Amino acid sequence: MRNKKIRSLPSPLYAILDPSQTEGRPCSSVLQELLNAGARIIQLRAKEMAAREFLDLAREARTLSRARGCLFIVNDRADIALAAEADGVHLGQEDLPLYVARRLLGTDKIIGISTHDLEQAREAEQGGADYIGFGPIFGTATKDTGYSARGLTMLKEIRQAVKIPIVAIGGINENNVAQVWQAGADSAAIISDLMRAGDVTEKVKRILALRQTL
Ligand code: TZP
Ligand code: MG
Repeated sequence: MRNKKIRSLPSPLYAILDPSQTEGRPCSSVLQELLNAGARIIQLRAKEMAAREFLDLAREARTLSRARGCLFIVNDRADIALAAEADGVHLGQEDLPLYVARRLLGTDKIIGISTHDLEQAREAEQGGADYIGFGPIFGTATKDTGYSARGLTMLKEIRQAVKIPIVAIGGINENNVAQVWQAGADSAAIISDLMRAGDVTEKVKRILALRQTL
């Protein structure tokens, strides 16, 4: 049965903190910049990090995020989410199946599922996901998802098909983020446009301000 704990996401921006993209800046200072600017959902994505280092970073991020009332989500790893007392985990189609993660994490944790088509989106909702990621919306160099850009028309179709929150992802930046909100995404997940910003705080503030103009 679907878990009812989050009906909406607390922010139109889903900031992804990826240590491999911070261009030499310490991950903790980029995290502080995100929090200072008002990010209220942060995911830690550390594809190449050994489990112990990932856990240490997740614990630190958890502490800082909690102090600021920011949701903290761990990418890929239910075990690290649990050990770090994160608010939840984000799983791809090739990570642990949703029902297994739910059994491990219980009903209080948020579980988000990456989806790339209608069938996956419906399956995630029926399986009890708290939100879906959907993408890649636009072309992106950050991840080879194996899927072509899904585009805004498909995002609108997904919006019609599921009731749970949708986090759009893939190639989203300050210049196109308004389009994904207008197409029905509750939140926009952004990696490179945040991580590579000269001033991360100002970038986040500008993106959040754009939402107010819609
Ligand atoms: N999943 C689908 S696209 C993508 C992920 C993790 C990468 C998004 O990164 P960016 O830099 O915001 O395009
Ligand atoms: Mg994954």
